[in-house]
Amino acid sequence: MNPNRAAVSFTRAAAPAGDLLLAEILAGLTSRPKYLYPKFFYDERGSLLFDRICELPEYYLTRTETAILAERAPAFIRALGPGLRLIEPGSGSSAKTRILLDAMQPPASYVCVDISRSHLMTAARALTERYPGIEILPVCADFTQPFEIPAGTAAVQSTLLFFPGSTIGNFDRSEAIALLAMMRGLAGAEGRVLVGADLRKSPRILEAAYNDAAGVTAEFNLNLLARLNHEFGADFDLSAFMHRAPWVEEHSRIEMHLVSACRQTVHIGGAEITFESGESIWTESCHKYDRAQFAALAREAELGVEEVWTDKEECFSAQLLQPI
Ligand code: AVI
Repeated sequence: MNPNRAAVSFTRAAAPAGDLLLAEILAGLTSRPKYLYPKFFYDERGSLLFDRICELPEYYLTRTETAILAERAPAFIRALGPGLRLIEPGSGSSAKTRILLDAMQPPASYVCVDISRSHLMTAARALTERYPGIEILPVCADFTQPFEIPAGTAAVQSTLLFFPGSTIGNFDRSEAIALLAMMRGLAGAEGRVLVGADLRKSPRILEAAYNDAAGVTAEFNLNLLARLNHEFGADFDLSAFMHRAPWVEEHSRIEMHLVSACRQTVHIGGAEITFESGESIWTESCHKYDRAQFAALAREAELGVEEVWTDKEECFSAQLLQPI
């Protein structure tokens, strides 16, 4: 047994309370159009389904970003030297992060922040075993809300905020700017922010990525309703909702929806929610940027683009940003 195992302790203070989550869910389901925040996808099953999405042939994002990072990140990380503190909001299984962790020079620390406690714990334990020279500091929190960075024991010489996966695309413009500004604040004046951003491309490729032939994305989307049933006592009939994910050119985004197949009423948290036939719950937006659009977004958060790393086809980008 690895002696470091006992050293994994979790910062829990910022974990969101159930009644606050229910209030957010009810606000979404009683609004017009109805919506649910994509952070609700990631219960244990949702996190596992998302890991499966990342392996799908149509979902080019993960493998393209991984290849970009494998090519460019190690030299960049090595040049930062010892004393690097890596912070990752929404770390999930930290799969891509290993490319960065492999190149980090001890002493160093990794602050992984995730809303799914079980996923976070599993990942943190595995990382503690795999990287004995890196202090692993897990924080169970909703990163869209303020959270504390644990102090750690290693002296911090530089900070890198890592936000891969094009998760930035899941936020609307003002939220994305606020998130980038939050990351700039955590990185500090001398720090860097490395953001994965999916690039605009043919709608055919984009729609295939979010409507996979095996139906895993549909399962992921519908799991949101299953979660509301077993965690919040709702009575959604999953067979009465359909997954839809069209490309919306006007907003440069894929929109994920759960569309009601009939007129129906659902109960949750003492409320009665009525759906018309064809009415949808908007569950996610996946914005796609070109280089100039992303640079303009970053500038609004007072971040400048230092470098853009991409694949040959310019499918995906890793944007290295620094405070301006
Ligand atoms: C987490 N996020 C970056 C994914 C995306 O592509 O926007 C979520 C996802 N939704 C459906 N498939 C993947």
